[in-house]
Amino acid sequence: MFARAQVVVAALLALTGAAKPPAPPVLTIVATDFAFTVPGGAKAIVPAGPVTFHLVNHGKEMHMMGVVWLGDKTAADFIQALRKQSFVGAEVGGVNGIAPGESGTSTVILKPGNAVLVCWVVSADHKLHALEGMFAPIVVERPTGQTAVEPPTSIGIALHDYSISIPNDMHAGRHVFRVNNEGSVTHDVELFRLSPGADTTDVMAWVDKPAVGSARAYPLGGIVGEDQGLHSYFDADLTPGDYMLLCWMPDAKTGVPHFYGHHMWMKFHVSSS
Ligand SMILES: [Cu+2]
Repeated sequence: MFARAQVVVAALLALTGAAKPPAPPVLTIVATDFAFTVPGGAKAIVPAGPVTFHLVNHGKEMHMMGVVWLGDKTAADFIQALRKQSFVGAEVGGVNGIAPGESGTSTVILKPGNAVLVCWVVSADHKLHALEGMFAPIVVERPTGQTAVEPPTSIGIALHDYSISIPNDMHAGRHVFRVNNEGSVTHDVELFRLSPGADTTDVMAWVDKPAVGSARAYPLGGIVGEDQGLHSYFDADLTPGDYMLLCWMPDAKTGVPHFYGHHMWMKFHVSSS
């Protein structure tokens, strides 16, 4: 009787174990000046659903890794359009700017189809990294098993036209930020840690001259452009101090980044946990 009950319990555990959806797969991408190295190379395949990208910057410049979903279009179509200053695909997020030697993590929700990883940073010589070779194709396939679950969130960020909202009290620690685009256009968000006395000028130094940056503001990643209605996640370690969040998506009409043209930035303070 007892043994039989044990078998039933074991069977139930096996069932619930099988029913538990997996965490998102993690893809580690290495950024150099100016290329991405992706596991699997040109044949990189990821399952549809949430996928976590871990970007490691081995370059001498700031880099980011945006994810553009292309459907049945290809990375070649995307680059060809970009050379003509036009755009194909949908922006679904990615790891935003990280300093040389750093790494950043972001979880993006992907649909089956082709996608391309893109660096949107512009060098001091005005060259767009993507057009210097900093792009890589990936293929998103229907998952063979269960779709992964999205990461548990510790802090919610909402992006509006044109402002950023976060909770009032921010505490130190390792956090997973969920970023919802509640606006009507594509937005992104970049997180900077500020040295005492640093201001917007120090942050703008990174955005204007990513190869030079500023010693008084430090880029910690964030999420690359995500289209209206989408959400994605990024991880960051917050220590007590001052921080800034900003959106550097270019305005569709003027090309001026949202933080300049629409003052889409905010400062916040992190207290000890
Ligand atoms: Cu914006």
